[in-house]
Amino acid sequence: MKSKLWILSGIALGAIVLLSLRAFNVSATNVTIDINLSVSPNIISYQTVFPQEVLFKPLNINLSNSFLQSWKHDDVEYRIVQKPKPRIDNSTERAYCAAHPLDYSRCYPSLCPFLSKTPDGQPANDTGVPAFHNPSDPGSIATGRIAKSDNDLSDNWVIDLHVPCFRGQCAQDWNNFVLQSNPNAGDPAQYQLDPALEHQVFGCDLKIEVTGVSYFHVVTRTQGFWKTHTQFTSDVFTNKLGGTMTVGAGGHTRTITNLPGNGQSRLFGAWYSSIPKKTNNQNRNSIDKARMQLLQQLVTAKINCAAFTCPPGIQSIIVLADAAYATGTSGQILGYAGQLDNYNNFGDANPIPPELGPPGSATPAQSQARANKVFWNTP
Ligand SMILES: [Ca+2]
Ligand SMILES: [Ca+2]
Repeated sequence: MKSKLWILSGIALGAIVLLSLRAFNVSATNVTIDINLSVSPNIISYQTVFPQEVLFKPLNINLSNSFLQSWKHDDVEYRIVQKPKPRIDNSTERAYCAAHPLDYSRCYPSLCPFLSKTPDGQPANDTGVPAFHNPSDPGSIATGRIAKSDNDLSDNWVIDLHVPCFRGQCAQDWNNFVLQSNPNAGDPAQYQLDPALEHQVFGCDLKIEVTGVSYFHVVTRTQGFWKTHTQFTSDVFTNKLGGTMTVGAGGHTRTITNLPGNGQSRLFGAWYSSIPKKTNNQNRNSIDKARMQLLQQLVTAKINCAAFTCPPGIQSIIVLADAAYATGTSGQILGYAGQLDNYNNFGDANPIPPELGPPGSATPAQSQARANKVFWNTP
């Protein structure tokens, strides 16, 4: 019955949805819309459609490469707003159509009320919008969140077009079609189009706006703190790391322990050994000098992660740093030392969780006395 009505009325809408992106580039399949997000595709086209058809198109929103690679950044909050689409895409015309959406000589008739946005639900931290809504109502804006800490690195939205009909030509079940999509749509008749718009191309700009960016909450202490708080450091080493730690990888691994007694602790030895010289005053070679520099930051980073937990990006850097410690060039080794130095200082202002107990005062002489420096003649 319904298909017969469609054929009888023979109505077609040319429908285009175009994403309006600040860094607009039609040749790209992925577009970085700001430093934090990338979106694909940048054009959604529904081609020729018929009344009461429902068509589905994907819209994928991802973290940008720079955001993914940054260990400090955790999450992006964004919203998908809809704007009247100008026939010529530039900022002047976009502003004109926002003010004069019914001037069809410069703006497409609006498809915005007929687009629903369905989130992937994995995880359930996004809010979709059904079709048949007022696009300028703040309640009809879809919102999303992408967060490394939620293990949510991409949002795969489905943009569904619920094709409207023209007044006087609608199928009998139009009201059901509207209210099944959106029980809160109000009077279904308001979504019927003016028959004068038949055969027109319709459009809508979707704009993804970033509303917030957050960092991981990072607590750290510097190597200067850990090396001088003998008891606190020893307690964390025992309780959180089981009293042992390795640095390096494969055939070049060093096992670090924290035995009591003077000159016995490889842990404190790592921090108190000279970077340029061995205990016999001979110069280290350039690789071993770089290793000593990395060693101090790497041990500090591993204790920071064990004591306070750390972002996944830091755990990845630690794995790479261990590999570089074993087989890297001195340039690579020093590169990781710099990155871990940055991390070890990053959360120094945040308080130590109370369950770790008070760190007490610094006892550098005790730490230095316990340091086993001879072990680190061959780092
Ligand atoms: Ca999400
Ligand atoms: Ca998702």
